[in-house]
Amino acid sequence: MNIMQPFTTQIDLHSGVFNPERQIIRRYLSDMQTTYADESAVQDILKQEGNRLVYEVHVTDLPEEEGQLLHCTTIIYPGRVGTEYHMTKGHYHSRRDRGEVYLGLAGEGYLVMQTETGETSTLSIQPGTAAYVPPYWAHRTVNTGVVPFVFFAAWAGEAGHDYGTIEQLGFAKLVVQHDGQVVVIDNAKYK
Ligand code: PAN
Ligand code: ZN
Repeated sequence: MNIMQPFTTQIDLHSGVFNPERQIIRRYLSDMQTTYADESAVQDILKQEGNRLVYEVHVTDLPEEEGQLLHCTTIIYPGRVGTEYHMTKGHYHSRRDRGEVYLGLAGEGYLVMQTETGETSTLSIQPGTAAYVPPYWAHRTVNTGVVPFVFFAAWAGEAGHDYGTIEQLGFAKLVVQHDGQVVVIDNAKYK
């Protein structure tokens, strides 16, 4: 067994920025061409405005192995693609029986979840909301506000990320703007 040194990270609770900064993963619209239900809206934005940064993840550089507790902040910038709000790609954990804890820090949004047996859940997250993603639930976060939506997450090192299943099947529920309101609707394209 490897004995690591304990450490701290100073997290700016408003921006989600880490100090010291270790690894930042940036997801641009061009990385998410099949994520949004309205694929023609994606192509229109890419042609007319160019690429845009949708979200970034500030992450500790811990080994992805059993016993570790990986943790990060995610910052989803405000915006929409068609009627759908900016969101993360979303994933199941490769080890389906591994859960996760989220803590809202700034801005507001939704945690959209579903199981492979057909259950769905959509929870509102605000600063101070701790949300539990139980084992077996795919999860995606959506920024429904007008400022960056920032949250902290911690999960088991051995969980792994399965993006492929969501890329193929999508999520059953979409969070969209309708008549100026945030609405959760069924995804007609959900397989
Ligand atoms: C989170 C997510 C993070 C980015 O830390 O990885 O919010 O979302 P995607 O991984 O779907 O791009 C988490 O759920 N980790 O397991
Ligand atoms: Zn996760």
